[in-house]
Amino acid sequence: MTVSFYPDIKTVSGVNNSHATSYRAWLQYTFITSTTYREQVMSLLKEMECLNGSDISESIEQEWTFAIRKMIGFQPAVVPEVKGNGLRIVYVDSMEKEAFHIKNEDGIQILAGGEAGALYAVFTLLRHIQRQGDLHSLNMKEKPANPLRIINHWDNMDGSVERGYAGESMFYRDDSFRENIVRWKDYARLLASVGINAVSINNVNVHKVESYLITERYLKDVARVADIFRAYGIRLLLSINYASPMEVGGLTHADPLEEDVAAFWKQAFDDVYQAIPDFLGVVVKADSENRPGPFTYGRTHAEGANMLADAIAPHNGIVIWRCFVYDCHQDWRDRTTDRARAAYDHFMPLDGAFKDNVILQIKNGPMDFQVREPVSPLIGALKQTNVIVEFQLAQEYLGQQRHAVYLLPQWKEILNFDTGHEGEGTFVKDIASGKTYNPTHSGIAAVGNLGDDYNWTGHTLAQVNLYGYGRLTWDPTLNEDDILSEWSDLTFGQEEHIQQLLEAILLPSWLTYERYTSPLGIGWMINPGHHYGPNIDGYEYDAWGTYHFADRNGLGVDRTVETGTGYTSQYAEQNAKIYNDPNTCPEELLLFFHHMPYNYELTSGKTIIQHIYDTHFEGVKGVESMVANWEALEGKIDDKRFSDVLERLKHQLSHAIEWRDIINTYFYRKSGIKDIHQRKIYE
Ligand code: BDP
Repeated sequence: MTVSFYPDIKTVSGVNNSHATSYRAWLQYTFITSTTYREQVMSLLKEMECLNGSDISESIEQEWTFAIRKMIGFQPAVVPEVKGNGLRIVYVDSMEKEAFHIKNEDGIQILAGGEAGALYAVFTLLRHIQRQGDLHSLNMKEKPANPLRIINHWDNMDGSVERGYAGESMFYRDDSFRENIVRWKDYARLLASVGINAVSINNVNVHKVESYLITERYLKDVARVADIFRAYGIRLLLSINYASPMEVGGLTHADPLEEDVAAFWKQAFDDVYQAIPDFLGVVVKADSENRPGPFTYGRTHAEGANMLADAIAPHNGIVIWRCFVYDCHQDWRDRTTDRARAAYDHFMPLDGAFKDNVILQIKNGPMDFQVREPVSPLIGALKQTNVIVEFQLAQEYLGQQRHAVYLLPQWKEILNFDTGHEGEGTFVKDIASGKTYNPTHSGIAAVGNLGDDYNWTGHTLAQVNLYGYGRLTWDPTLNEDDILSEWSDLTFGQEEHIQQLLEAILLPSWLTYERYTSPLGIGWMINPGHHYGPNIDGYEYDAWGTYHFADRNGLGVDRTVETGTGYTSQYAEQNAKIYNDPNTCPEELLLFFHHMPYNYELTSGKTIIQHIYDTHFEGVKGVESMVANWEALEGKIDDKRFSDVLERLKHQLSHAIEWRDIINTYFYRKSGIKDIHQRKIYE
């Protein structure tokens, strides 16, 4: 399919020219004002050697010529053979498919293992040029650390997005696919530019209608999306409904050990691959939050997943099976049903029981994307099972893209966590990348944060999280400061002052959010259901199983072996020991693991209650300076993005004040202990 490249931005539904800078995100390709630099590019990259005409080759040529024209002001000629100075792409068999080497040796050359590698190289070189990097000593040799680099959409076919904070779905409306080809393509460009290579396009909670995505009713449309993504090296996944044999196939059951069920899936996958020969596979949420699954039939998750794996194996497909499995009907009075334990309790006994094309997808923490959680104890513990780590770009519990929160510092901490499972230095990043256990499949997935808003992410600054996610999954050793400065140069222009202000706003923003919300790893003091805004007891007496256990003496969840839920024992010995003892437990997680008195003294010399008061005042101060720093950008960036972000930051400030006052008042009333600084707390 040919989609004309870069048509007028107005052809994207809901987007007009005033939205152009917001919509282009980090692919602005701003005209470079330095004549010397432009002349250098013109002389070195006059021509480009044309490629073989495949879909990806076409994307490469389009992106390159378009971007150079915009940044430098001339259109490089695409020629059969570069004779003088120009860009040459050479495929090298000995290199891995996604790897590349950009160098300047007899002209600028890209050596790549395959087309995807060449595409990534072109985006890397364009980024380098936009930042006016040196072209003479070019020598960039890269390959992705993580084989699978996935975005999970939680889009529903009625057009809504579960936990979506950026408009409606860009894929669906009214139970049909939208005519949104230009946006899909621009989305694919954004993803490929940061190395994402797979996307699942429907919610893990699969309703009746989405169960039909794998059938004739929708497969032509799914194939249309796949065509667009394919041209950017991105493969498609669909979330499936475990009960499809009943919902779609008319069977009376979905028992994975019954032949008719296996036959249903085999046929379904045959149909899918007929329509999309390079379809990557399926994502499954089973036996969780009222979703159907193998438990109904007394079967294990391994039995459930392996049946699908067998059915999809002839097509080389994969089954991504989520570990977010817990009993949401459990009785809150019984501590042994600690929700934090659930994933490990369910899946650890099954290590080694899954087929080679099954991958377990594990949320980064044991609970559910809270501002601070320990790393999931399953990560590293599973040694004979393929594993993917799951992050959440959508800021479900982190201010829903109305609060600015730069997530990279959190992810870096998680990726650098030492699970200790193969001795010291068994880092999460190496387990995800496959380095530790050398599994058949591995990588990272994240719940996306995009919709059809003109700036994709609702909050313009939330674009950085998608950018950063891609960069970090490509190379987990990159640091959050460098990723931020790259993004800021590309998105807002290469000016030191702008970059400094953005750093001041974004680098501390995760800690700032933590300060004015829930303290010391406790989580959950949020409105149930929609998960926005403070509500300390919202989940406290609720069947879903998450508690702070605050009483007049103290707060926190006792997860120790001796007196608590025993959750600490799920970690490798060294970590289990550290977490089990309040004196060695990292303080930022103290209340996740221990029930502590309000007057317990932290290493800062402050009591827990004083820490709560202080951090909440500090958190609000932090947002005040975010607003002030942003205001200093007036006139330095375009008005539209300036006013959009300012409006959200002002909302964040008033909302942070609400958080502060409600939390401080609550704990003052519970504990009866006064703030030593006698600040305003509602008595
Ligand atoms: C929770 C969300 C819920 C998702 C669930 C999941 O609140 O909407 O369906 O996770 O990951 O965070 O399956």
